[in-house]
Amino acid sequence: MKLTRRKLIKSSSLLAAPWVISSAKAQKAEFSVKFGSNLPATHPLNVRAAELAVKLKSESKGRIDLQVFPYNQLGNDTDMLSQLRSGALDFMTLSPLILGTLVPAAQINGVGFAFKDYNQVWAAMDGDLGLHVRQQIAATGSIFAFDKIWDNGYRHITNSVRPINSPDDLKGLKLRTPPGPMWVSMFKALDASPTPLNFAEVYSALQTKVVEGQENPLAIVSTAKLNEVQKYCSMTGHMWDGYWFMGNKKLFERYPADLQALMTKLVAEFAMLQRADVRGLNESLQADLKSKGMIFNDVQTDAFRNKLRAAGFYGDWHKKFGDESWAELEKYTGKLS
Ligand code: X2X
Repeated sequence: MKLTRRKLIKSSSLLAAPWVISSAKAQKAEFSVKFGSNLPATHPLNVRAAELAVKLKSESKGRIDLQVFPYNQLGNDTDMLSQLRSGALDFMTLSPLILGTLVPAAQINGVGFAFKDYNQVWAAMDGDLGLHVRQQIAATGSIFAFDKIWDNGYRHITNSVRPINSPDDLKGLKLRTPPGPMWVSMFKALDASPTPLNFAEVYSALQTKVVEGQENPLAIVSTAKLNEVQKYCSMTGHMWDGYWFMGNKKLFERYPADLQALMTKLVAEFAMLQRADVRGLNESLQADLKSKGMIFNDVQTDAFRNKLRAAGFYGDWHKKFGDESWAELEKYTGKLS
């Protein structure tokens, strides 16, 4: 047979085939799994998740291949949460307050103006309050949370109408909130007009003026480019919000103990790096957003807190959470109501 160059390549690759196949087999991860989040790929949460995936692969010797899907590629938060519960999704990050639709106790970190600073936040979330919440999450039987919560940050209000200097400025403002009961309750108590929407819809809802404002930490305003469709940013810092890194319980329990331990260790390790990134960004982004045309103002938070108190916000949520959970919160924050 006349050996053409083409045939030569073909036959030599055929010869190589057994090697290729066995090598491909060795490289195919035992646990090829998906992680989803609602944030842009450039937000530190996804930057660190991508690094986590690389380290997980190398330290597991290729046995775990964590594929990162940012910015609602797998669906919005509500969709991803139901996928996580059913086992269609292996891992996701979710705000405790949105998780509140399934695990009411999880919302407790969002109580308005509860944490004075990050020292209180991490003491509580890495301490008994976080433990209490993770136990409630595990009690669902279907999902669980790893033990170091990732950071979202202190939330501030942006809008396209006017600076929010006092609670009166919120009157009637069409404000998007995430789909979690505490947000709606809080902004009703502040006399705004809250509309719960998944984050996947926020940019276009602001752009088309379906809503006038929203509230988020600056790292999100910046990475999701909300400054393109919002003029004012009022530094209310009205609540601290995080992201539980969660998994489907049955799927994770199929991993051998050493791989479970490895992933648990690495999620905590990268949580610490992500926390430092987010905090740095939230503290430094104001100048950058100002240079892009956003107008910032500081507020006296006492007026907002007093309005919440007068509307019965603290009393109502104390009752909803119950004395035990509320005491866990006040252990870290001091007396709230
Ligand atoms: O939906 C939001 O605003 C966000 C991105 O902050 C949360 O995940 C709660």
